[in-house]
Amino acid sequence: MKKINAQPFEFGFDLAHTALVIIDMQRDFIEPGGFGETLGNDVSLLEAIVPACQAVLLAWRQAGGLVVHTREAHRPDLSDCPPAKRNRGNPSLRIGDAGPMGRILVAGEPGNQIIPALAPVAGELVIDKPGKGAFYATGLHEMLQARGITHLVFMGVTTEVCVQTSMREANDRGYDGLLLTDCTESYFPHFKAATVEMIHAQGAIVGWTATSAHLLAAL
Ligand code: C5J
Repeated sequence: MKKINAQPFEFGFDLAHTALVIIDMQRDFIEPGGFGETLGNDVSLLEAIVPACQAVLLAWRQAGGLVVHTREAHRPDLSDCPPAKRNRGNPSLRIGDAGPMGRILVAGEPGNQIIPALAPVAGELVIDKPGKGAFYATGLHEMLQARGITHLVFMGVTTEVCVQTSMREANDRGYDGLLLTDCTESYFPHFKAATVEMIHAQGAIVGWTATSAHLLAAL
């Protein structure tokens, strides 16, 4: 059992029963010229966490832990994209439209891929998710159960949308979850700060938070 200094109290985990879950580190959200930037967001905020995420991923692989990557991705025929999601806010660019890096949020398109610095390797799980949460309509829970996973360490983007939703889904399914605060980011820094605080509030009501330095020390 490894123990790390976390908020609101120590987070203990056994590597054999813990997965590193990397949420949506996709080119369209992170890279200049992608979908995220066309929406008017400053993607440099998200790009800045890549080195810390890479350090954790390499250490986790070296330690032999399970890695799960997620992508927010829809089928090319959009049969898994509810009209409410596609049309919300009447955007100028909708899911499935041609964007700067291929069709927006469509599986297989260049912008939908995970950034090269964090690209999955053989043996790692890659989950295409049609929702914000990693558990909705993906079979992830069953895959984790089959591998005896009870604890999850989260990184990725964006903190208050897909990361927080996935942590809440995990919490409701009985997992203990830890968010690495320097390995997650939002286009809106105050949303990140509020999310980190609400996750570990009330005695870890959703889960724990810690910096990657504490995890790396434990590994
Ligand atoms: C994610 C989003 N990955 N913000 N998506 O958080 O729409």
